[in-house]
Amino acid sequence: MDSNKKKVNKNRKTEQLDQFRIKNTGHKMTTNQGLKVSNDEDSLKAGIRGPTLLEDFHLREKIMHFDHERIPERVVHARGFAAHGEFELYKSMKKYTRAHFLQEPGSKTPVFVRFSTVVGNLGSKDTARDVRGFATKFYTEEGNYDLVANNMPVFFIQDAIKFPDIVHAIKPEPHNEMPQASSAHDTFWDWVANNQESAHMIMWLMSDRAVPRSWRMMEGFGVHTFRFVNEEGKGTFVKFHWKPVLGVHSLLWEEAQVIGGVDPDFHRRDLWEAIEKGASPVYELGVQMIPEEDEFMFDFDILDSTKIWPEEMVPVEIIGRLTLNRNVDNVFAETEQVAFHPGNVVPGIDFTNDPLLQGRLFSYLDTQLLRLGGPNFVEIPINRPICPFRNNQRNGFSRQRIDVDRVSYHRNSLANNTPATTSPEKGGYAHYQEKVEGRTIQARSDSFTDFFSQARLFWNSMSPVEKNHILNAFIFELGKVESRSVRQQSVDMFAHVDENLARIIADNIGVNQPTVTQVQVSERSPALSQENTPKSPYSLKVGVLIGNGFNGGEVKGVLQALKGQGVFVDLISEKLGPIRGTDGVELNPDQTIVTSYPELYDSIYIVGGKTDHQDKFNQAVKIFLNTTYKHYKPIGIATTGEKYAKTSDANNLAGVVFARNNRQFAEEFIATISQQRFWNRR
Ligand code: HDE
Repeated sequence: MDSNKKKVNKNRKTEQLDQFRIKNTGHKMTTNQGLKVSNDEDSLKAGIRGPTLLEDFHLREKIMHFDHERIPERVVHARGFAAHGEFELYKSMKKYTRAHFLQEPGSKTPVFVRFSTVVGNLGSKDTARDVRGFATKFYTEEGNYDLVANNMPVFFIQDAIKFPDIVHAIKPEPHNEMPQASSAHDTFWDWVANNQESAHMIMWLMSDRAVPRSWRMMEGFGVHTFRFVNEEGKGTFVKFHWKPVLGVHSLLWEEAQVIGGVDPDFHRRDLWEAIEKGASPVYELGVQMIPEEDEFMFDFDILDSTKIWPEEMVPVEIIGRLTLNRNVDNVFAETEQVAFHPGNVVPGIDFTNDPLLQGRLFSYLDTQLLRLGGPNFVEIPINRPICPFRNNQRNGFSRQRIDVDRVSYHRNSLANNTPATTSPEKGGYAHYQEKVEGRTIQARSDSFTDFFSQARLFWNSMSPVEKNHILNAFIFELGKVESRSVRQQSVDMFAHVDENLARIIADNIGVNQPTVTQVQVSERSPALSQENTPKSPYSLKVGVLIGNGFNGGEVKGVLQALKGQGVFVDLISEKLGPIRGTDGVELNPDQTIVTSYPELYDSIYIVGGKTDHQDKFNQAVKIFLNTTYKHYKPIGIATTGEKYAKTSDANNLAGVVFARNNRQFAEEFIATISQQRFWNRR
């Protein structure tokens, strides 16, 4: 194990994984048969310059294994990153569910969480405009429970049968495999305009939610309506929510675009660094519940995955807390091989007739078969439950268990009919007994056909800044669509949501003004806007532009204050190696003006100073300053940094804090960092 932190953050799952963690450092090299290797650089040849011999078993084994290192990437959600942690229950949910891990306040359950983008390939950028996956495996005493969630509460389609179509449309186009990790192309928008159930989801996809600042700062949603079932067998409809304690924050689209190039690993790096620094990401688990008797009390169908239950209508009850506190040791073994499945449930959690959910229950098991090479993927360490698992399933590729019993069938007498089933009263899973009636029919319920009311509810709930971002996202995405007809159809579609929005889009993308009228919805749901989200400076990143000769006392005080609030600080100078200030203060830069970019920071602190190539350094500082200002982000100016920030009455200095004659500088700067954006700058 590499760091002490990892040793500290143990739970029953990571202890189980310890049995499989292998350390090679300090040991002798062997073949996979355990034979000590004497030469790992030269293959066996007939004569020093002669042909290589087939009998070199080490060469063949090494190359054979290398040739087969790759497994198929996930068909969607290919690019992801994961961490270990634990879930702690705040309050007992006994009244609603018999799930063991939701009974006892204070009880802790080990978890493994994988975040992902949906569309891009394994090697694509983290900051693409996309939905984010937020999949959690709870290793409970009753078996694994997977909450396979996204960072948006609705989905593109209402019925799983349409999933291959939406995915084909949004993936790079088949004839030229472009564009990578982007929905800004013809086939996607053609699909949208011709599948208008997607309207609500598209509003989310065009919003700031699709460009999160960090996985640590986004919500998670189970999307579907699930069912809690209590000890008496009574069901309650439930939707699951993850709420990040740091609030929901986003990048600007312009930042996301640049970061995609300068640091495609931006989100995984952010998660990795936060955990390594001990700043464990925390999310609270919330549930929205609707009694079964109230199923038909709403003007939307609660089984429709393109609809939310507005929080103002059905409050979110916070019931527990998820903390991610340990990075993986090996990305392939853990992150890549983890196999989530919405069908992994425990007694007390059940499904509903949401037709999108039902299709998923088939898909996830099926996809793992190919991806992980056979039916034994549950034996891969990351997928094993922490409780024992026993049944009569046998054999298959790469079977690891050695079942020593003679009997592998049920019912039997030779083993006294074991392994035996368990009655529901004693903890066996029993499917909820829902009363079902009707004719078999391939059709959609009428209650699913209102595609635009909630899309408009979302639009109405946005702040002016958020609306502007949505508008610009549409103009960007549709601006990339070559077919004029598809552009026109898309504009006509979104006029149902807001006529004015559609008019401005039309004006920018060379199509006719829409003639459609918007739906009559004037309600708002304030919970949907990021404007009211919690704000904190904790674990935000400040870039400090600094050279020699800085004011030692002043800078040291500010850096201490920042670190005291948990703000992450990168010192950026012209080159690596120590820099010296007054009062004998010496600092070591983390980055240089060549390795860092203003888009990577939440805020900058301009100290300035002397460097070997002053013009080059000054120019870099100005670029940092102008870009950070343009992106509405906080700026702190040290007394020695003033020359970079020439101010006049014309400047709007919102969010710019000066140290001169300001004894409260550090506090004020931290307060502006916490605020994050100063939208009123322009
Ligand atoms: Fe998935 N989805 N999905 N999905 N999904 C997969 O399973 C699928 C849907 C989600 O980090 C696949 O193991 C269908 C909604 C996440 O490993 C696949 C439908 C939501 C992840 C699959 C949906 C999700 C996946 C691909 C429509 C939010 C990544 C690889 C009925 C609630 C999990 C895999 C990870 C992955 C199928 C819709 C979330 C193909 C058929 C809605 C977070 O099985």
